[in-house]
Amino acid sequence: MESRKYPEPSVVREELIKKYPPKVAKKRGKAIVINDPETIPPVQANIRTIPGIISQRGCSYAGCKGVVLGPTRDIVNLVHGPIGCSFYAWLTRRNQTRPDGPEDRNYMTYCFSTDMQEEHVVFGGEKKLKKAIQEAYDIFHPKAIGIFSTCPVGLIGDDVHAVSREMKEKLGDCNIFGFSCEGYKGVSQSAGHHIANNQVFKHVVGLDDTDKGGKFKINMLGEYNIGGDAFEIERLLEKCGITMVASFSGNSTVGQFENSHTADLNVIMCHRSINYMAEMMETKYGIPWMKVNFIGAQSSAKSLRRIARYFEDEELMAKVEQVIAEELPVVQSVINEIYPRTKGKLAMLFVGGSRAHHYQELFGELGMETISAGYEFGHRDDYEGRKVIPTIKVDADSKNIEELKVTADPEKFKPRKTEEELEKLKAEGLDIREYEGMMPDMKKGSIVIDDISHYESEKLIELYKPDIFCAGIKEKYVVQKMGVPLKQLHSYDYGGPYAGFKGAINFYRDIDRMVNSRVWRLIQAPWEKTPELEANYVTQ
Ligand code: CFM
Repeated sequence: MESRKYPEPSVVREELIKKYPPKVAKKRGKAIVINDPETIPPVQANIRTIPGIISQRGCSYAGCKGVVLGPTRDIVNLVHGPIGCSFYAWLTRRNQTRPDGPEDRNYMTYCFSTDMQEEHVVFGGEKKLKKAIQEAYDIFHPKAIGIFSTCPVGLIGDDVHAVSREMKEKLGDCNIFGFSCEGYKGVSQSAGHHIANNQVFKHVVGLDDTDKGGKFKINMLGEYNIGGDAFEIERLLEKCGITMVASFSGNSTVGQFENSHTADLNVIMCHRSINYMAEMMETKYGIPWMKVNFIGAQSSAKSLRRIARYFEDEELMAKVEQVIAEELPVVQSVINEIYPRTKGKLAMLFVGGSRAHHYQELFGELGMETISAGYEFGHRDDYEGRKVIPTIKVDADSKNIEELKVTADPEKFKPRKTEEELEKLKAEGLDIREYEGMMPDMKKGSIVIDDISHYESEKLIELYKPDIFCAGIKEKYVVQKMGVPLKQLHSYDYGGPYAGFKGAINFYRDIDRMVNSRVWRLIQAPWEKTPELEANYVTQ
């Protein structure tokens, strides 16, 4: 395969920052790093975005309400705030759910808000919140109600936790808990993930000790069922005979969370959004955790094998091999068909906190290279691996977020494996409690960019002319107007699932269509044909 000629990475880096004022250039320069998988350079991450720079990021409320709690179908997720915050979080993430039957509740199609008005901002909104909780309870009788704080709630000092306690006591049979996830609480969605983890851990996990059976019991952490991904993963686990006790939180119920401490292993898909939960569950209940990745056919096979090895059960290992042997040939036949059309093409991925890493697997299977990638809100460990955690500087923004003090539960703590057993598994190559991050998997000379700005994206596209750019809806049409197809890796556009084996096939076909469509070469903007149409600013 003849490899393409790219501009020198150091030249690219310089180009990306040279138009910025010196202070901004200095700051952005630390977030734009030339990768070397052997000696990974530090990346500036999880710090405030420079005002006005046009970031891809969202807010803490989005990470808490939308991301972590949004996919749980039977919690009434009540937003305390102005209606816009609810409206823009209403079914926009394509997180799907499948109720077990007519008795199973599904509130995800609803939009619950206190619809805060100026009057409540001035005189306080707690009364209004209590009324809204009562109303939701009277109509739906849900098992649980979550209260999510938007910016004004924190500014005026409404106490959502006190209101939750009071109403929980009053109503008696409904678990009510609040989240101080005001949009400004951190530098990005990431803060909201942490806040969500804390409250679900405090108020829900561990409430139901029922042993629901199953020989190999796991929780799936950080899989949110976008475009039906969880359905495909569930299909595979079931086929292998692995029981999923709880999913945090794609296709989940509050009952699953309550029962999740009965599982024997936590597997993590998205490290960024849920590593806190895994650590807290290990400390309190003794459940070890392991990173997996069901994006990519090979990594799905690898993840199943690693789960089987953790349980050290011959029968399970054999079953997993059988499932892989059944599933992989179909995938391989599709790769064989598509590969000649996609090999050597160039991809760029700028997505939230884990997909920019995971999806490089799928592109790799198509012979495509990811020349540049970055997270919107990942932390240094998501780039460089967990080994850097002790060296991460905790700044004022991160200090805002509560660190729960968790200890072993006097009754429920039960180590699933002894430290010696875990060490033995580790020595055999099973990386328990480990995440190596994105950079070791990227080539030398690839460019890693944290919290990429709009301007930097445009420059990158000009310099590399990638065959596909992966990001979100805010970037989509700007990039496409530059003649480059954009695949939304948040919502999957209208596609998916992309996880597991069947998902991989869907992805290959969608990408083949996009990178080989001729329409992008035919596009010419009006001002390219007739330069006199170019927009001008009137300066007088
Ligand atoms: Fe995790 Fe996610 Fe992601 Fe994320 Fe998100 Fe998402 Fe994402 Mo959009 S939890 S970090 S906060 S994998 S909503 S399902 S696609 S930015 S890369």
